[in-house]
Amino acid sequence: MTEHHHEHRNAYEPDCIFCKIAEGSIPSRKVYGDDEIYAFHDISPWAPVHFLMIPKRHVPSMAQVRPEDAGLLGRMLALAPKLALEQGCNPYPEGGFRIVINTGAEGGQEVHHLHLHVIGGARPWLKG
Ligand code: D5M
Repeated sequence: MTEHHHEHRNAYEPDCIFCKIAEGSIPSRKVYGDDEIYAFHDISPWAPVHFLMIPKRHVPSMAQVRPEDAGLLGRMLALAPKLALEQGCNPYPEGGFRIVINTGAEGGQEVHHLHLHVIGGARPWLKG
Protein backbone atom coordinates (compact mmCIF):
# COMPACT_ATOMS: atom_id res chain seq x y z
CA MET A 1 0.00 0.00 0.00
CA THR A 2 1.47 3.35 -1.03
CA GLU A 3 1.45 6.60 0.91
CA HIS A 4 -0.82 7.95 -1.82
CA HIS A 5 -3.29 5.19 -1.01
CA HIS A 6 -3.42 6.37 2.60
CA GLU A 7 -4.75 9.73 1.49
CA HIS A 8 -7.87 8.36 -0.16
CA ARG A 9 -11.19 9.44 1.34
CA ASN A 10 -13.53 7.50 -0.91
CA ALA A 11 -16.69 6.01 0.54
CA TYR A 12 -15.18 2.54 0.19
CA GLU A 13 -11.58 1.44 -0.28
CA PRO A 14 -11.49 -2.10 -1.73
CA ASP A 15 -8.11 -2.91 -0.15
CA CYS A 16 -9.11 -1.71 3.34
CA ILE A 17 -9.75 -4.42 5.96
CA PHE A 18 -11.97 -2.12 8.08
CA CYS A 19 -14.05 -1.11 5.03
CA LYS A 20 -14.65 -4.84 4.54
CA ILE A 21 -15.53 -5.29 8.21
CA ALA A 22 -17.96 -2.34 8.01
CA GLU A 23 -19.75 -3.87 5.00
CA GLY A 24 -19.65 -7.39 6.48
CA SER A 25 -17.49 -9.14 3.87
CA ILE A 26 -14.89 -9.82 6.60
CA PRO A 27 -16.48 -11.16 9.79
CA SER A 28 -16.24 -9.33 13.11
CA ARG A 29 -17.82 -9.51 16.56
CA LYS A 30 -20.33 -6.66 16.40
CA VAL A 31 -20.75 -4.22 19.26
CA TYR A 32 -22.86 -1.59 17.48
CA GLY A 33 -23.89 -0.44 14.04
CA ASP A 34 -25.88 2.39 12.46
CA ASP A 35 -25.89 4.19 9.11
CA GLU A 36 -22.48 5.76 9.59
CA ILE A 37 -20.76 4.06 12.55
CA TYR A 38 -19.72 0.46 13.22
CA ALA A 39 -18.15 -0.95 16.40
CA PHE A 40 -16.60 -4.39 16.91
CA HIS A 41 -14.35 -6.26 19.31
CA ASP A 42 -10.61 -5.89 18.77
CA ILE A 43 -9.05 -9.15 17.61
CA SER A 44 -6.13 -8.79 20.05
CA PRO A 45 -7.51 -7.05 23.14
CA TRP A 46 -5.29 -5.13 25.55
CA ALA A 47 -7.85 -5.35 28.40
CA PRO A 48 -11.09 -7.20 29.32
CA VAL A 49 -13.06 -4.62 27.29
CA HIS A 50 -11.48 -3.56 24.01
CA PHE A 51 -13.55 -2.63 21.00
CA LEU A 52 -13.01 -0.41 17.98
CA MET A 53 -15.36 2.25 16.62
CA ILE A 54 -15.05 3.17 12.95
CA PRO A 55 -16.84 5.43 10.50
CA LYS A 56 -18.32 3.18 7.80
CA ARG A 57 -17.03 5.67 5.25
CA HIS A 58 -13.30 5.36 4.60
CA VAL A 59 -11.25 8.02 6.38
CA PRO A 60 -7.59 6.93 6.59
CA SER A 61 -6.73 8.53 9.93
CA MET A 62 -7.16 11.60 12.12
CA ALA A 63 -4.66 13.30 9.79
CA GLN A 64 -7.30 13.44 7.03
CA VAL A 65 -10.19 14.60 9.22
CA ARG A 66 -11.88 17.74 7.90
CA PRO A 67 -14.21 20.25 9.55
CA GLU A 68 -17.21 18.54 7.95
CA ASP A 69 -16.28 15.32 9.82
CA ALA A 70 -16.73 17.00 13.21
CA GLY A 71 -20.34 15.85 13.56
CA LEU A 72 -19.48 12.24 12.81
CA LEU A 73 -16.51 12.24 15.19
CA GLY A 74 -18.65 13.89 17.85
CA ARG A 75 -21.31 11.21 17.48
CA MET A 76 -18.68 8.48 17.80
CA LEU A 77 -17.26 10.03 20.97
CA ALA A 78 -20.70 10.64 22.43
CA LEU A 79 -21.69 7.01 21.82
CA ALA A 80 -18.53 5.50 23.34
CA PRO A 81 -19.51 5.75 27.06
CA LYS A 82 -22.82 3.91 26.51
CA LEU A 83 -21.13 1.13 24.55
CA ALA A 84 -18.30 0.91 27.11
CA LEU A 85 -20.80 0.29 29.93
CA GLU A 86 -22.75 -2.23 27.82
CA GLN A 87 -19.51 -4.11 27.15
CA GLY A 88 -18.63 -4.39 30.82
CA CYS A 89 -16.63 -1.32 31.71
CA ASN A 90 -17.29 -0.29 35.30
CA PRO A 91 -19.05 3.03 35.97
CA TYR A 92 -17.25 6.33 36.37
CA PRO A 93 -15.39 7.38 38.43
CA GLU A 94 -14.09 4.14 39.98
CA GLY A 95 -14.28 2.38 36.64
CA GLY A 96 -14.14 4.19 33.33
CA PHE A 97 -12.33 3.52 30.10
CA ARG A 98 -9.65 4.87 27.80
CA ILE A 99 -10.13 6.07 24.22
CA VAL A 100 -7.06 5.90 21.95
CA ILE A 101 -6.71 7.02 18.33
CA ASN A 102 -3.34 5.97 16.92
CA THR A 103 -2.42 8.17 13.96
CA GLY A 104 0.37 7.49 11.47
CA ALA A 105 3.48 5.37 11.87
CA GLU A 106 4.84 7.46 14.74
CA GLY A 107 1.41 7.30 16.39
CA GLY A 108 1.42 3.49 16.25
CA GLN A 109 -1.30 3.20 13.58
CA GLU A 110 -1.31 -0.15 11.77
CA VAL A 111 -4.73 -0.15 10.07
CA HIS A 112 -5.26 2.92 7.89
CA HIS A 113 -9.00 3.38 8.41
CA LEU A 114 -9.79 5.76 11.27
CA HIS A 115 -10.70 3.89 14.46
CA LEU A 116 -11.20 4.67 18.13
CA HIS A 117 -9.94 2.06 20.58
CA VAL A 118 -12.25 1.91 23.62
CA ILE A 119 -10.44 0.02 26.38
CA GLY A 120 -11.41 -0.77 29.96
CA GLY A 121 -12.64 -3.30 32.47
CA ALA A 122 -9.31 -3.31 34.25
CA ARG A 123 -6.61 -0.87 35.21
CA PRO A 124 -3.44 -1.89 33.38
CA TRP A 125 -2.23 1.68 32.84
CA LEU A 126 1.15 2.71 34.10
CA LYS A 127 1.42 6.42 34.78
CA GLY A 128 5.02 7.45 35.15
O1 D5M B 1 -4.77 -0.82 15.73
C1 D5M B 1 -5.37 -1.71 14.85
C2 D5M B 1 -6.16 -2.65 15.70
O2 D5M B 1 -7.01 -3.39 14.87
C3 D5M B 1 -5.31 -3.67 16.48
O3 D5M B 1 -5.59 -3.50 17.88
C4 D5M B 1 -5.80 -5.01 16.02
C5 D5M B 1 -7.12 -4.70 15.38
N1 D5M B 1 -7.51 -5.55 14.28
C6 D5M B 1 -6.83 -5.80 13.14
N2 D5M B 1 -7.51 -6.62 12.33
C7 D5M B 1 -8.68 -6.88 12.97
C8 D5M B 1 -9.83 -7.67 12.66
N3 D5M B 1 -9.92 -8.36 11.52
N4 D5M B 1 -10.83 -7.72 13.55
C9 D5M B 1 -10.75 -7.03 14.71
N5 D5M B 1 -9.70 -6.27 15.06
C10 D5M B 1 -8.69 -6.20 14.20
P1 D5M B 1 -3.90 0.43 15.29
O4 D5M B 1 -4.47 1.55 16.13
O5 D5M B 1 -4.02 0.64 13.81
O6 D5M B 1 -2.51 0.05 15.71
